[in-house]
Amino acid sequence: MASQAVYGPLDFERLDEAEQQRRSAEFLRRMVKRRSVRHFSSEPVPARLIENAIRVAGSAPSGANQQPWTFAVISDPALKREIRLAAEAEEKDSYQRRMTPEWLEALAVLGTDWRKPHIEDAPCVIVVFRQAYGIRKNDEGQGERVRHYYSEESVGIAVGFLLAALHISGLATLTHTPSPMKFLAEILGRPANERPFVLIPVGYPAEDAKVPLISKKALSEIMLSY
Ligand code: IYR
Repeated sequence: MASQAVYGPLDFERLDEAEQQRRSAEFLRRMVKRRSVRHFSSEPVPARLIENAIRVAGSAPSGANQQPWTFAVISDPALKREIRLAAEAEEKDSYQRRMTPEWLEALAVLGTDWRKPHIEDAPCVIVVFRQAYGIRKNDEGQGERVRHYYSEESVGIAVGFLLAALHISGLATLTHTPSPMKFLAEILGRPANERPFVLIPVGYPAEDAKVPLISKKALSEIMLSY
């Protein structure tokens, strides 16, 4: 098929190197302070911060620019409670039966368990859905499936953007993947093509929030130069 691509000029700002170094160092300094937080204050968060972070996530690259994501923002206390209870039911089963001893051992450094009060304490929970396929109306007006390419990678990248944007806005997050997550699609009434990808409580840390004392690998351990 002939290409239908329409090209226009790139809006790219060439920075002088001093400015590049300044921005790079500043971003690094801020980003390395991000921590997964499990103790939240109930203080509300400005809606605009959440919206802007989702705009940032929505700017992520995706396979064939299909943008196979939906971000459900939940601030209703009753709905958060319902999600917490359903997550805890699944997690209880996971921790007590489904997770292997090896998995539990790997998790020991984090000290997590099946209890998920943060889902209710945080003023806002974002559930990210991956659209496994798209739906488009055909000539007969019926919905038909559109294949999505690299949807896992695409949504993973968008969630990285989202977490970075929320952190840079001065908000705390937890990257939470209760397993299995199907209950989220049911509670939130999402269609069959949408698969829960991650659940992210967002808010301010509780005054006495604690985090596990863990560290990240050094550059020399993660980077190879050829
Ligand atoms: N989903 C469970 C278990 C869990 C798994 C991994 I891998 C983590 O890095 C953290 C937790 C939970 O959220 O407790």
